[in-house]
Amino acid sequence: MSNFNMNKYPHRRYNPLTGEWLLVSPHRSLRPWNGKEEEPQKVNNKDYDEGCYLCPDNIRVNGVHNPKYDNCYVFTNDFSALLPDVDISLTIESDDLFKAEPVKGECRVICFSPNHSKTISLMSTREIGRVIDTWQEQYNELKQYKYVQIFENKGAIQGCSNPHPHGQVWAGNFIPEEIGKEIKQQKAYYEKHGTTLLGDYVKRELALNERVVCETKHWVVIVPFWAFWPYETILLPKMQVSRFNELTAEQKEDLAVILKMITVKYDNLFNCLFPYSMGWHSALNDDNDYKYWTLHAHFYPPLLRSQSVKKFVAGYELLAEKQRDITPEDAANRLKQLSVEHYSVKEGA
Ligand code: H2U
Ligand code: ZN
Repeated sequence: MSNFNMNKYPHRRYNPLTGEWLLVSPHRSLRPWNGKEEEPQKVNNKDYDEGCYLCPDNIRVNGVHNPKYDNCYVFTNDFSALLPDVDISLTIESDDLFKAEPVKGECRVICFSPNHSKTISLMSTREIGRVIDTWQEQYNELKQYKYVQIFENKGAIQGCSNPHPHGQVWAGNFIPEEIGKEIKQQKAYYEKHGTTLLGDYVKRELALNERVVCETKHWVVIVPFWAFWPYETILLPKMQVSRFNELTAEQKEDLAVILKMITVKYDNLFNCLFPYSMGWHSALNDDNDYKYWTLHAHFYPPLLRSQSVKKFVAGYELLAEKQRDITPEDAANRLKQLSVEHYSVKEGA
């Protein structure tokens, strides 16, 4: 029994996936804003941009010529953060205070479409299906690496360098920090309950129906109880699946539908091409059976109250604990109400 009003008063919420707490201050969401305003990204109708290094037939920064591709196009990142030829058998002398290790890996760029202005939200579900197939191919091709991170940075305010619809793949021989936290938490939950953390979470959220944004036969989008970003969501399967490359044709077809739904809703929230970082969390790539791990995607959008005001991570959040104002329930409610028809289609833009 709770007798505390979480819609009104400050409280902390626990993120069972990372084991971290978050401060929620619902009474603060009406505070005035005189700070920085960002330039929103609008829909443009340019199918091709001669200055774009990702468009078909164009020249990339290092002089490589892109083919005249007509589908998804994958290439090795010309400025890869990880490199495949590092000799990881070499050692770096380490102790408790100075610790380091060599790593190796590969980074790739995936152009989602030859069309310069077709974001996922503006693609047909068939076109999104091709992106999903390409993601699966990448997991299969990069099997030799311990963990493969597929993600999309969208929008200049999210640090994306180019509006051409594209994502990235970083594959490495090590377990990255966020994945390490989620392994620890999901594994401990499975050992304690004999069921998966995210499987149980989906069932509870579907029954409560307070934070569900949209759903299809196999998938559901939720603003998590512990969401940090104002309009953060998690995309979860209704079935148990650990790895992206285990998805069946039917599950992928349905995934294209829900990806379109959530990205259109996001664009409709502030009538702009909604910026975000999104990415898949699939189980480790080795041959072990990660029964405790449930495949999922996170959407982390930076916008707070309009197409030009973003949330800044500073002060208390950097130094003490993450914090949010608008409650996850309010955010879910707003997203839920929004149309699944893109505003630019309605406006005829
Ligand atoms: P983001 O805009 O999401 O950061 O992705 C663009 C990536 O494309 C970035 O990682 C790479 C950058 O290194 N890139 C190339 O590989 N070749 C180029 O000619 C320009 C950018
Ligand atoms: Zn382009």
